[in-house]
Amino acid sequence: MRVTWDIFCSVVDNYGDIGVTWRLARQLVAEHDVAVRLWVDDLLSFVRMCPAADPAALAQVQQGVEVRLWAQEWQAVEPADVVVEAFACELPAAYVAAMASRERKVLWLNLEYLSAEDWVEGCHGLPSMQSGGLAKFFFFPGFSAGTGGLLRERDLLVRRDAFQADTKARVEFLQGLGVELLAGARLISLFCYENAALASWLDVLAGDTVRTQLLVPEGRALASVTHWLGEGELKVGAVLRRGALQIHVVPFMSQDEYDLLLWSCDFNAVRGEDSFIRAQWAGRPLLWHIYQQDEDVHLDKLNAFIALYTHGLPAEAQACLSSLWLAWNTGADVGGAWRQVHNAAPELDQHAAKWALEQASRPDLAAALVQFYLNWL
Ligand code: TRH
Repeated sequence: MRVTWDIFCSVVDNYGDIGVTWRLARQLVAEHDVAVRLWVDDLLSFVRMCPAADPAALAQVQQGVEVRLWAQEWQAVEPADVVVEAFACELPAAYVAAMASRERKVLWLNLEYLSAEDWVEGCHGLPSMQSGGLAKFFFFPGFSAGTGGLLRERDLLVRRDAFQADTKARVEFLQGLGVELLAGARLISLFCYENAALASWLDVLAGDTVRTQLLVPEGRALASVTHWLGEGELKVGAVLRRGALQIHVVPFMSQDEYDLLLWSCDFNAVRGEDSFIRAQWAGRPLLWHIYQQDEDVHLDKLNAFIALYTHGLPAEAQACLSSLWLAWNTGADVGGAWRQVHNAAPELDQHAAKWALEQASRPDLAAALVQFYLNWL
C-alpha cells in the first residue's frame, strides 16, 4: 500500500504558500510513489500556478495530486500517514482529533519558512508535544547539511542545462511570450513587491550603454513599473521603450513556464521564497526582494543569506552584490551598486552556477521529508 500524505495550505497572501505546497505535492507523487492530498483554502491562487485546474472543484486530480478545497466547514476524512501543515497553518480541530485516535500512528510535520540563519539547524527536526499525545515536528528548509534542504526536482538541473544549451528552444519560448530578442541585449526578469528602489534601477537601465529587455509578469511589480513609465494601465503584450530599456509585459505563467523564463534570462529579480529558490537553480545571478516582516526581522534573514551566498566571491564582487541587495530591500538608490554588479558580471555568473551545483549536491527537501518519515517509523 502506498504511503498517504495530506498537505495543508492556507493562502495567507501572494503565491508563496501555494507555490511551495503545490511544488512539493507534485514532486512527492512523481518521485516517491506516495499518494498526496493537497488541501487548499483558495483555489483561485492555485489556478495561477496550475492553469489546468478548476477553481470551482471541491476535489480534482492534477498531475497525480488529489487537490481538495479546504472549506471552512470541515468534512471528516481519515487522516493520512504523514500530515504536513505548511507555514504553521492551523489544522481543523476535528482532523487533529482524528489523527490522535487513528490506529496507525501519524507523522505530523510543520513545514517552516526558509531562512539561512544559524539557529535553523538547531531547530530543524525538533518535536513539540501537542494535546492528545501527538508530537509535531518542525521541518526547516535550508541551505546547509543540518537543515531539510531545498525543493528541487530530481531532473531539474539536467532539464535546465538542456534548455540553456538550446538557443532555438529559448527563442521559441520567448516568442511564445511575445518577446523578440534584440541583438546584444541583456535579458532580465522582474518579480518583486512594490519597491521604492525600482525607479532608480529602471533609470540606470534606461541610461545605460548596454540594451536591456526587462520581462515583467503581470502582478504587483507591474504597478510600480507602470508608475515609472507614467503610462496608463499596461496589458500583457505591451512593449515600451525608454532609452536603452525595453519593457515587455508578459503573462503570469505556470510554475514550469516560469522556470523557463528564469533559465532564459541573464539576471532575475525574484521575491518571497519559491521564486527565490528557483532563480538560484537557474544558475544565474539574482536580486532578491525579501518578504517584509514586522520590526525589520526580514533584514536579519537577508543578511544571513547574503553572507552565505557571497562567501567565496572576490571582495569587490561580494561588496557590490551586498550593496545592491541591501539598497533594493531598503528602498535606497541602486544605481551605483548596479553599475558595479554589471562590471562584476563574469565573476557573478560563475559564482551563481557554482552555488546551484553546490546546493544540488545535498538531498532535496521532498527526499529529506520522505527520509524523515522512514527514520521516524
Ligand atoms: O508570491 P510570494 O511573494 O509569496 C510569499 C507569500 O507572500 C508568503 O506569505 C510569504 O511568507 C513568502 O512569500 C515568503 O513569492 P514566492 O514564494 O516566490 O511565490 C511565488 C510563486 O509564484 C512561485 O511558486 C513562482 C510562482 N510564479 C509562477 O508560477 N508564475 C509566474 O509567472 C510568476 C511570476 C511566479
